[in-house]
Amino acid sequence: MTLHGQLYAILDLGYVREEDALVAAKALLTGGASLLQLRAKGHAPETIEALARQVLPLCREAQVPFIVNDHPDIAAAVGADGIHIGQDDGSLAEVREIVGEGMLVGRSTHSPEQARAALEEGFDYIGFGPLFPTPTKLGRPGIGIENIAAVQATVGSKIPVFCIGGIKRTNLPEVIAAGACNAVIVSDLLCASDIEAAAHEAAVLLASR
Ligand code: TZP
Ligand code: MG
Repeated sequence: MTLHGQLYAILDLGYVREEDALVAAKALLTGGASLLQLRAKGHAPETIEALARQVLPLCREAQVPFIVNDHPDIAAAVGADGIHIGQDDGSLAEVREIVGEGMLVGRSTHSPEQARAALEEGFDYIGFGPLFPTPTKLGRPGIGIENIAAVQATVGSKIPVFCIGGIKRTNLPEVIAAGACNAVIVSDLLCASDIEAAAHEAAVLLASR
C-alpha cells in the first residue's frame, strides 16, 4: 500500500440513509477517496452484505480498495479488498483464517503502543485516533495530535497510518502540520452539502503529503 497522501473515506450508515448510500459512495470516490470503507454499526448482516455487493463494483470501477468494517465473514463472502477491525475484534491470525492471505487487514489503534503492536502483529495498515472527541465514536476521549509525528516516523514508514477522529477540512491542515500523511474523515464529508467537493478538498490537502 502507498504510505502517503491518502484520503480514507467511510460510508457510515450512521450518517447516510441506506437508500442514499450508493450516491454518497460515488461522490466520495469521484471526489478522490483512495480507500472506501462500509461501516454499518447495528445493521443486520444481511443488509450490510447486500449493500457491500452494490458498493464493491463502484470501488472496482474507481480502482479504489473496498474495505468492510467489523465483519470478516461478509468481507470474504463478497470478495472485498479489505477488512477493518478494532482492538476488541480478535487477533490478525483469527481474521486471516476467515479472509485468507490476500486481503488487506486494518486495525484501529488508540495509542503509540497499540500502533507499534499492530505493526509487529502484521496488520496492513492502522487507524490512529480518535485525535479529537467525535460523535462518530462516542465514549472515546481524543488522544490529541502530539504523538502523530512519532507514530508516522516509526510505524508510518512501514505501513500506512491513517489519522482519524474529529478531522475536518478546517482542522486538516493542523493535523498535517503535526505530521499526519493520511487521514480518515467521516462526518465532515458525509454531512457536507456537496460530498464530492468536500472529499476533493480533503484529498487535495492530503495529496501534498
Ligand atoms: N474510529 C476512531 S474515530 C472514528 C472511528 C471510526 C470516527 C471518525 O469519524 P469522524 O466523523 O471523522 O470524526
Ligand atoms: Mg470493530
